[in-house]
This record gives sequence, C-alpha cells and structure tokens, in this order.
Amino acid sequence: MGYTSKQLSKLMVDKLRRTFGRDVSEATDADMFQTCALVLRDIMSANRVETREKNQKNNVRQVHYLSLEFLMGRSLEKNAFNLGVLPQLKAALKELGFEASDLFELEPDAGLGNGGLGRLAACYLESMSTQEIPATGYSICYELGLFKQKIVDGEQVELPDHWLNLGGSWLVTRPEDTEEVHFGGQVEVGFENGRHVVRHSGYTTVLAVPRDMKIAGYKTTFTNRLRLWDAKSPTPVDLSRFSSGEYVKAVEDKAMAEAIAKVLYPEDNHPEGKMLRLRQQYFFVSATIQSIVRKHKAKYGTLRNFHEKHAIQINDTHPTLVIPELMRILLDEEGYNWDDAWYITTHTVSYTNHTVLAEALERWPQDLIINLLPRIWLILDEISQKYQRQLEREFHGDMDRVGRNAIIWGGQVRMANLCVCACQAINGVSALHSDILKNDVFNDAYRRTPKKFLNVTNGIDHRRWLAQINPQLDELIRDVIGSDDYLLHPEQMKQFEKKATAATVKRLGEIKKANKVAFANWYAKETGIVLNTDAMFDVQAKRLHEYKRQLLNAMHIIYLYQRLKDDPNFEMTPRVYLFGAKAAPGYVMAKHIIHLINSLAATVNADPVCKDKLQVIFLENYRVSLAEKLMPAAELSEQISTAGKEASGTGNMKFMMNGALTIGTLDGANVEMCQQVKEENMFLFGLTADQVDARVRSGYHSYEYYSQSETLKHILDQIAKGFDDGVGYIDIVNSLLFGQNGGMADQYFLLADFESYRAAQALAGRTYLDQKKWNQMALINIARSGIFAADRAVAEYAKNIWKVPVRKA
Ligand code: 26Q
Repeated sequence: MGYTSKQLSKLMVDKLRRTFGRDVSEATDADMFQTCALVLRDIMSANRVETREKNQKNNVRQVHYLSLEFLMGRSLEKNAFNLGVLPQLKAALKELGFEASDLFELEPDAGLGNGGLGRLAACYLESMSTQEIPATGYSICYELGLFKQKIVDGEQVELPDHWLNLGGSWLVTRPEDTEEVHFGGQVEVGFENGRHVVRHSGYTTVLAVPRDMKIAGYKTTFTNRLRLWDAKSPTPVDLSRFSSGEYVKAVEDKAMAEAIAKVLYPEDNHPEGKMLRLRQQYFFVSATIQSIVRKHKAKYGTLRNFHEKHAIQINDTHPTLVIPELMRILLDEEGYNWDDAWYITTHTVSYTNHTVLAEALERWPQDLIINLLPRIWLILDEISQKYQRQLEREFHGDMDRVGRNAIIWGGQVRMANLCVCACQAINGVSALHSDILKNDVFNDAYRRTPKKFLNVTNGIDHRRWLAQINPQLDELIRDVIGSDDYLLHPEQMKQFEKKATAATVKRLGEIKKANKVAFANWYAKETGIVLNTDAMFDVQAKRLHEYKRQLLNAMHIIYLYQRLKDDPNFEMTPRVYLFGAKAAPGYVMAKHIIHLINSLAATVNADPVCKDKLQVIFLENYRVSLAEKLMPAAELSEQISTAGKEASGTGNMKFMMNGALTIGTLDGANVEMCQQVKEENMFLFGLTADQVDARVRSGYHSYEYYSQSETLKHILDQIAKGFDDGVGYIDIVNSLLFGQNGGMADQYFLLADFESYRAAQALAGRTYLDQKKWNQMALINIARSGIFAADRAVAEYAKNIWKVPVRKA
C-alpha cells in the first residue's frame, strides 16, 4: 500500500467531482471532510476484500464481539494514522487549501456508548484488526448517540446527539444482508412424526438492516468490521393494514419498529427494566446470530461445527439473549435435540462482567419476556429448570443458595446467572475485580466450575491514546528507544525508562507544559476562560456516579478554599481542578453533584483570594474527542472510587500513559498500576476493598467522623448552605449523614476516607514543587504503562478464551 500526498490529492479531487459534483474551489470544509472519509473508506474496502479472501481460505475461528455500545469517537485522523497516510493526508489537504485539523474537528464523535464499557469495545476492535484476528463487532445503529451535555445555570441539560449526518460517511449499508426479527405473537409446541415442532404465529416483524463500519488495523491491510443494525418496518405489511382499515395501527407499528434504533439508553451501571431496551437487546442479538448462522451454513452446510468456527463474546449481560436465540435456531429451525443444541451453544459463548454493583446486575420481569418473546421465554424456562435441578442436587436442597444462583426466580430473569450457567468462560476486567467475582458475586458458581473463571485486565488502544493524541510524547519515546516498534509491541515502552537520561526527563516536562498550553488555548477559544498553566492540572474525567466519588474531590476543594479564606497566606501548590462528567438524566443525586461543582467553581473562580492558586473548571460535554485533548495535558489523575466498586477503570490507564501521576484508591486496575510503578510513584490513600467490606459488616457510622472533625463539619455545613449563587445542597449532606430512602449513610465512605485523601493530596502538592522529581515519576509511569495496552488484553482473550491465533511480529 502506501500513498503519496499527490496520489491522495488526486483521489480527493476526483471523489469531490464525482460524488459531490463540486470543484475544489467551491468545496466547503464539510464537503472536504466527507471526501476524505470516502477516499479512506475506499482504501479500507479494498483491504477488506483481501482480508475476506484470506479468512475464507484459512477457515479459522471468527470472533464476534457483541456489545450494546461502541464508543468509537472520531475516525478520520485515526484511520489515516492506522493506514499510514496521516502526513500525506495533511499535506494533500494543505495543497488543496484546507487545514487538516479543521476537518478533524468537524467530525462528530460516534458516541454510541456511555463510558468505559463502550470505549473498551472500540479499543478492542482496533486491536483485533491490528493483531489480524478475524473479528466483527455488532451493535445497534442508534440514530441518537449519548446525549450532548450543556451546563445552564450550573445544571446539566441534555440535548440530542444527531451524529449520522457527517458521521454516517463511514457507514456502508448492506440491504442484501437484512435479517427479520420477530416480536410478540403466540407459540404452539407439538410433535409431528416424532419430531418436536414449534409454530410461532401472529408476531410483528422488524427488519434489521446492517450499516457496516470498517476498522483499519495499524501497519497491516487487515480490516475488520463493526456491523450496526438499523431497524426498519417491513412496509408491505403496513399497506395491507391500511386497506383493511387498521390505519392507526399500521402507523403505530411502523413507529414501534423504528423506535428500536432511535436512541442509546443513557444509564450506565444502572439498568432499568424498560420494554424498549429489551426490544433493542433482542433485536440486535437475533439479527446478529441469524446473520452469523446464515453465512456459516452457506460455507459449511451444517451447524455441527458451529462452535469450532465461532467465538461469541458477550460484553456484560446486555447481549445475553443471544444464548436462547441460538438455542431457538438450533432447535426450531435446524431440528437439533436439546443436548446437541446446548452443547453447540455453550461452546460458543463467553461472558465479560463489568460491574459488581448490586443495582447494576441486569434482571428482567418475566412477564415482559413472556409477552414480547414467547418462544425465547419457553427456552429460558427450560434452561432455568434444568439448571435449578442440578443446583438443588449439588447444594443438597439448600434453597438459599439455589435461590441466589437460579436464573428465573421471584418473577424475574437474571441475566448474569444465565451467562454464568451457559458460558465457557467468565471473566472480570482487573485482578481485583475478578477476585471479587470469584470470592463473592459468583462464589457458588466458582466453586462448582472454577476453571470457567478468568481474569483479563482491561487495556487501551495505545496508538490512539498515546501516539495519535500526544505526538510530541510519541516522538520522544521513539527518539529515546530508537524505533517506533513500541506501537506494535507495547511492552517495549520499558526501554523508555532504561534509556532515559536527565535530558529526557527535562524534555518530558517541556512536553507536558506545551500540552497544557495547547489545552488552555483551545479552552480559551471555546469559552473565553483563561486557565493558569503554571498551576498543576488536576483532572477527574469519567461518568458521574456516587461510587466514583467526584463529591470527595469537591469536598477537598472546599477544604482548600476554606483554608485560603481563613488565611490568605495558606501555603498550597497552585491547582487547576478540571472535571468532566455526564450524569444519567434520571440520576437525581448525580445531577445535584454536577450542580454543586458548578456552584463551587463560580464562587472560587470569582474570589480574589484564589487568584493564581485555585481554579475549578467543569468541562461541558465530556466525550472521546474531549478526552483526547485533555489526557495529554493532565498532571494528576483522580482515580478515587470506593475500593471494591470500580471494576477496572480505563481512564486511569490513559492518564498514566500520558504521564499524569495517579492519586487513587486500591481499586480496579489501580492495584495493578501500583504493582507496576510501586507505591512511591503513586499517591495512594483510603480503605482497601477488604476494609470497606469489614466496615459494612461491622456497621459504619459516618456521623462519628462528622462529629469528631471540625474540618468535616465546616465542609458539610458549607455544602448545605451552598455558595454565592444561593443554592443549598442539603440533600447531599443528608445522604452523607443519614442515607437516602432508608439506605446506609455515606454508603461510599467519603467521610471515612477524607482525611487520608487530604494527606495524599498534600503529598502530591509538595511533590509537584520538585518538578524534576515529578517528571521522573511521570516517566516511570509512562514507561511501565505498556501492560495496559489493548494488544496485551486482546492477546489474552485470543489465547485463553477464543482460542484463536494472533499476528506474529
Ligand atoms: C443496562 C441495561 C439497561 C440500561 C443500561 C444498561 C447499562 C449500560 C451501560 C449498564 C452498564 C453500562 C456500562 C457499564 C460500564 O461502563 N462499566 C465500566 O466498564 C469498564 C470497562 O470494563 C470498566 O473499566 C469500569 O470500571 C466499569 O464501570
């Protein structure tokens, strides 16, 4: 491959003429963006043909990554980078009179995900292409991605995210691969000629039409796909309804069908039992498995070897219905008996768990499933009964244990228990998280079948999250190591530490400063607000959740502010606190916390006593493309969840890789970060997961901390009273001291951890004053972050779970 800027520019001029009927002189930035996207798409399509031929010939096992979320972000710069044409593309655009960075900025994020789980899926797709693993991602082509956030009078307001206009440039619709999905109706089960026969009638059909996005690998022509299903109503049926007088019903059905792909549910780590969400889940798994089965049969003529040729990864429980749906196809459409169907199914599927929060474990009311998916219900019921009989035998009738592990229980279907029952492999996403799954959440199942339980610590696409977004750091690493091999072999980042000199450390400091200035310039242009680039950039950017404890960070800022008010000469390392966070629209407490941070920011930023010392910024609409600007500029990374609650975290890894130091608890992957860099290169604080558990059991009384600490009293009193805007936050204080709706007070242990957090913050502040020391620590963090590359994680999935080979050096 390889294209010169001349060749690219010719392709672009031609594309512009032929597709848009325009000459370069009349083209807008948007025209040019689409032109670039189409030119790169063409290159990837050609690569894809090659890849498909190779896969066809090699007959290797294919990976199918099923996820309700893929948080892809932008693609133009990324694809150009992976295809090795980024410099040429920039040059070609310049020659045609366009600025590449303007076009990059024009691209809307493909925000088809909430947070960590969705972004992880995107990073893994990239890595699977790079490592030449034949793989397809499957999801829904949501018309509206995750809502856009505006802050109005300090509060979050949600706006719709229409991303498809320009973002759709990457998609190719494949009408010939349309699948039919059936909802509702009646089911009759009977026997005919000694065979069981299932008749499903009176159902409503929704068409699933694929829109495919190509996924380029780095330094390879190997190209995978993300298949996004769009929902369409089969209009001919509607027309017959029109004539038979069911006029309104026909229009309703159409709206119902097409509602499926309208919008991404914005709740993360908090499922709600909504009918439309269930429709989304079944729609997407049914279309996906039908499409896999159809291609398999065309190639092999039988499903006997299905499990040998396919590995299905279930990204959290959201795609769990793929299990009964594959059973349905094998039983009803292919005529397999139960045991054979079960064997094939269970040897195909694996499950990744992403959360241990009890309220986040997915359960569906059985009545909803009975009505919407009558045949799937019968299969679920049979799986559940067989499993339960087995559990009763093994647990010798201990019905508490049977109840905890049952699939259908108390009128609900528990998706996690179904996954644990049916999957070959079950994995957590960090060492600590996987241990909690084994020892706590799924302990009974672990004791029955210990070999099923694995750990695969998360990883990030280091090509995007380091090389692409932090080109100066990339250059420094390449200079020091003497090659760019680390981009395919992230473990080589270790060389960066071995070969670093005093000059490297100094250069690292200069790069960080330049990245801070670049971020500040961008921010000033967007908002008119000037950031103090001499101060430490202290960042907490992630979804807003009580367990992630943005409130603990805010409490500490309030503490600093109060110290400054008491004594304007109070010694502190100047800081700019940056927050980025979206709250689920229905999550009342999360919204209060956003409001609190904005009230606090307004007061602090306007108070002369804080000048050059303390600035608080709430970054509106945190998203992938904003993270890409922010990570390179961050100096302190806030990873302060209550220990035992954050399954892994992946932002923690992105900050580390960009040279931020971490202030954090021993939670999720922080534990493994600490193993890499040792305690002296992090700022650890707080209770451990075991200590949190012990305190829950022995009884935790946050009020005791409050009554014994003047500092805490002062902070909480201020929160209750509020700031200059006159808004008080008594609900927040009440939840810390008395609990919400009968729950435990301060269930995330903010008061218990506050003093330890304050001390860690003070140490971070003092350490920062010695810039040489700080930069040395940063260098160690970067150099030892290679293990958190997606390539390492994906290689582990390939070897231990999917049993597929990966690209050799
Ligand atoms: C489920 C049903 C109905 C509606 C919404 C949902 C739903 C949606 C998204 C439930 C959970 C999520 C997202 C969870 C998530 O992002 N978890 C994060 O996964 C990361 C990748 O493994 C981890 O690093 C984080 O620790 C974990 O919080």
